[in-house]
Amino acid sequence: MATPVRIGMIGYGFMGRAHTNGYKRVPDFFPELGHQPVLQVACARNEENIAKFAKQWGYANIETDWRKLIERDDVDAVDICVPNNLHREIAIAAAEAGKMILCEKPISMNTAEGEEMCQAVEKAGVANTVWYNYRRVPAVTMAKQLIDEGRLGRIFHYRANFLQDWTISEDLPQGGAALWRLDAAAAGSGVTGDLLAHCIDTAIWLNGTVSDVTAMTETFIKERMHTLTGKKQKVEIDDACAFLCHFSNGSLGLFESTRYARGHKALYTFEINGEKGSLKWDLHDLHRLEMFDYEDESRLRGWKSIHVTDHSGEHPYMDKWWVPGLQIGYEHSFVHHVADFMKSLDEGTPCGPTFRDALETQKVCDAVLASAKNGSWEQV
Ligand code: SOE
Repeated sequence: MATPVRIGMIGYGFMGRAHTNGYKRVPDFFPELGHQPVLQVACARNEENIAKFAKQWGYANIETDWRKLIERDDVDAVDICVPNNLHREIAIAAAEAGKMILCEKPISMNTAEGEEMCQAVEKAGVANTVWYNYRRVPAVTMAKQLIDEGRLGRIFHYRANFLQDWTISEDLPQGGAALWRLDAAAAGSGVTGDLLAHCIDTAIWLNGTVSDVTAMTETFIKERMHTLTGKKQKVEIDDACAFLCHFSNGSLGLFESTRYARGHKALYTFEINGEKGSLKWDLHDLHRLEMFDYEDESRLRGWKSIHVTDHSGEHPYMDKWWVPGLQIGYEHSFVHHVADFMKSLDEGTPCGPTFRDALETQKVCDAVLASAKNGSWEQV
C-alpha cells in the first residue's frame, strides 16, 4: 500500500484547480508509485467559496486561515496557490512546521524573498518544488533529452516568446480575485514574472544559466480602476517586456512577452539552434516537437515534425496514457509534475525545479526589470 501524502491546498483559483486535477489523476495513471496524494484540506478566507470548492473537487476538510492548515498534523504537504505576495510568509511557516511544499510560480516577489524561502526549506530539509509546469509537456521533456544527448552540438541561439492579448481593454480593472496579476502589490511584476518566468525556467533547464541581460518594458495602460479600492490607480506592472541575454555556455538569448499581441491567447514558443541541429516547440501544438538534424543524409535534410505520442517508452510520459497517436494536453503537465514529485519521495531525490532552481529564474527576472529601469546591461 502506498504512503499517503496528505495535501493542504491554499487557494482555489485557476491553479488550485489545475494542481488538484493533477493530484486526482496520479493514483489512477501512476499506480506503481510508492507515495500517493490524498486531498486532505482546502483553505481560503471565504468559507462559502472554499466549502464549495472542497465539495466539488473532493477535499475532506476545509480551513479559512492558512496558519491553521499549517498547524494540522494531518497535512504532510502544503500547496501554495495564492498571489505571489503571500508565497514567502506561507512557505517559511510551512517549512518551519516540517511540511513539504509545492509552490506556484514565480517562487517569490523578488530574489531576496526567494533566497529566504530557499534557506527555510533547506534548513528544515523538506521536499520542495515550484510549479513550472511546461517542463513536463512530453515534447518539452523530449527536447531536454535530445539536447542532453548532445544532438544539437554547440548551442548558438535560444529564443522564446509568450504572447497574450487579454489586457488590451483599458476598462479592465486591476486587483482582486482574478485580476491580481495586474496589481504590482500582489504580483510583483507583470509579464516578466507571470509569463517570461516560464520561458526562463525552460531556457535554463534546456540551455543552462543566464549570465547577463539587457531589457525593455512598457506599460501601455497607465491607470486602471482598482477592484479593491474602487479608485483609478497607477498601473505599476510591465504589460510587455523584451530582453536579450548571454547564456553561460556562450549562446545568445532573445525573449519577448506581452499581453498586447492581439490574436494571441497563450502563444508560448521556443527555438534553440545548435551546430548540429535545431529544435522548436509551440504550446498551441504542444505534442509536436520540430527538429532539424544536420546529421541526416544531405538530400533528405529538412525540418521534421515529431508527434510525441509514442508508447514504446521512448516518448516521455506517453506510455501512461491512451494508445499511440492519441494526444494529451495542458492539464497533463501538472499530472506529470505530481507524479514526479511522488516518485522523488520514493527515491529520496529532489524534484526539479526545486526552490533553489526557481530562484535562478527569479534572479533573471530581477535583472531584466532592473535593466529595463536603468537602461543598462545587468549581471544575473
Ligand atoms: C495568465 O497570464 C497565465 O495563466 C499565467 O499565470 C500562467 O502561468 C501561464 O501558464 C498561462 O497564462
